[in-house]
Amino acid sequence: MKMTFRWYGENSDSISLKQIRQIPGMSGLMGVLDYKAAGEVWTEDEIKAYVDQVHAAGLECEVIESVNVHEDIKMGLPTRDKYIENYITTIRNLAKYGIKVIVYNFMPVFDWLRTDLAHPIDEDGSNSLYFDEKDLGTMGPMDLVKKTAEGCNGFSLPGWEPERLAELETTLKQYEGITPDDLRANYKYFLDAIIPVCEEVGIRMACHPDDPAWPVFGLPRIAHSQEDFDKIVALHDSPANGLCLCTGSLGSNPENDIPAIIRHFGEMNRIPAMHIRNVKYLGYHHFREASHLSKEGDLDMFEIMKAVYETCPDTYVRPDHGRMIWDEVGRPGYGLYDRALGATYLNGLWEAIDKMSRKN
Ligand code: DNO
Repeated sequence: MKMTFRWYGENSDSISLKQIRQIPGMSGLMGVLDYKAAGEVWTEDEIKAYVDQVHAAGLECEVIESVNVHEDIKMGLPTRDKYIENYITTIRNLAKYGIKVIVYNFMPVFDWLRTDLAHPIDEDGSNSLYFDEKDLGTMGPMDLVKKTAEGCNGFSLPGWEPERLAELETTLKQYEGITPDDLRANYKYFLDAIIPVCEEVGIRMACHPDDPAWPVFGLPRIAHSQEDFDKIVALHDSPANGLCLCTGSLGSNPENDIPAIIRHFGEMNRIPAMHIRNVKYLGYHHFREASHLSKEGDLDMFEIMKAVYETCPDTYVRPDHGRMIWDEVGRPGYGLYDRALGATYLNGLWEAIDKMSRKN
């Protein structure tokens, strides 16, 4: 397991590389060029500048996240081929600078969704990301976009890049009539084009699950259960076609047994990357994010880390979506303190599991 941290770049993060380097056991980043629009080529110069800076801070940069897939690819429009070509150029460029895993998603329009980005946690005075489907009742997609933009403390949020949302109404209309099977067929077309290139250059793709783990606003979503991912890995059978197993995204649906899902795909060698965090269930389609500690949420982090240890021990891991604590102001979900505590806790579980298994 390699412990990593998400960092948005010098001009876009409240956290410095130096701070990240000082978190115990931190090997490197899951990096991102957050200013790149979906479909745009990530140039060699841009990648080199980012990676050099990370290396200079004493950290590795073997995973890149959010190389966003253009909506035309997801919708299967005739223009998709040009965007797939761009994607392939980006894959080749990233490989040249030592990237081994690309985390991405195939969710129509929205990446992740929350109804509140700073929901107070009464017990301890912190706040966290929160979702209640009932609150969506009165909100249309445009209202939610507005609310999210207003609640992000001036930072851009992954998946909520303004250029992707500018044409939201048109895009939502275009999705009408696209079924989950259509979306899967378009996904296969994309994978058939990119996976042979990934195999050639030594990159593994890691698909992030739908978050929350069910369809929203009537859009087709095809990545929120073990069955869904069984279909995805079968679309193009290769270890380069893997998943970024996000415990909190899949875990937003209590029917998803997270340790069992890790074991299932870990044994198949399909988990090149993971986001590990905890969620607390508050009712039907209603949850908030919790600290990483098992007893503060509903996921069993010990069983999760044990499943990783036993079935995909070489995966890249990062803590995810911290609460805002100690009066920190930053990008919702991406402050320093709670994620650093999360990393340390996960490293502690790992050490205990490792020492126990060596003894036995
Ligand atoms: C949310 C993140 C996601 C993830 C993307 C990858 O906080 O986990 O935005 O990076 O889905 O494309």
